Amino acid sequence: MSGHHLNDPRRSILARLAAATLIALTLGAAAAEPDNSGPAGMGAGACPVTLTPASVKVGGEGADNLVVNVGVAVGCPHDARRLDAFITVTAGATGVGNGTVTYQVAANPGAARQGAILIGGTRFLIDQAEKPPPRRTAFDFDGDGKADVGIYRPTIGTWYVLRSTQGFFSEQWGNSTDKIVAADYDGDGKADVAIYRPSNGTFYILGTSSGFKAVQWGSLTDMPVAAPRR
Ligand SMILES: [Ca+2]
Ligand SMILES: [Ca+2]
Repeated sequence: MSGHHLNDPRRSILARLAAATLIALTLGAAAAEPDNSGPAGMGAGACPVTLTPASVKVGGEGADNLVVNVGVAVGCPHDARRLDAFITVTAGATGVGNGTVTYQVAANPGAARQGAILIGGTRFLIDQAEKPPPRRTAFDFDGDGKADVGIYRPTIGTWYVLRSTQGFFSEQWGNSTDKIVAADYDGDGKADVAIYRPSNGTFYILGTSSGFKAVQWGSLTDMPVAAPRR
């Protein structure tokens, strides 16, 4: 009997479940579908983004894991593309809706510079300071910011220095009663081989860029302030 078939309660429940599932799927698809139209009044295809911060200043040494927040209407897709080689987008190259873009800025080898990332059609400007000055460290004979291993052998008045980047050098400069006073007297970032001779109160300096210099400044019982303690 067909009437019995139509009124089968099991079939009726299955049909209702199938219909409910179809409605849920349809609603889900509608919600997930990107809305590229943007906010009302902005015109078709307009998805303006708001970047926070709007721009940034970075030190000359560069930086990693920098983040810019992207504010955009729900469902709006956006991408991020660097416009300069010293910038790298490390995360968030594409996104939909609000999100973040993570990037890094390489160390600056020269003068101050400006670059940008194009995010959703808006330029995110990055101002980078110039190359930072080298770090100053005592007993750094090659100026790389790292102190170098060195000895002075009083018996023969000779320096033996193992520089961190430029290797070994030796210099006969001084005698057994001189005090070593290595420091950067000519300001080029590299320590200069130098001794103080108590007998005549004179500094004898081998400047890395200014060459030899003798400065009489002291007497027999004075102690040079640049000398290490003994
Ligand atoms: Ca060094
Ligand atoms: Ca120097």
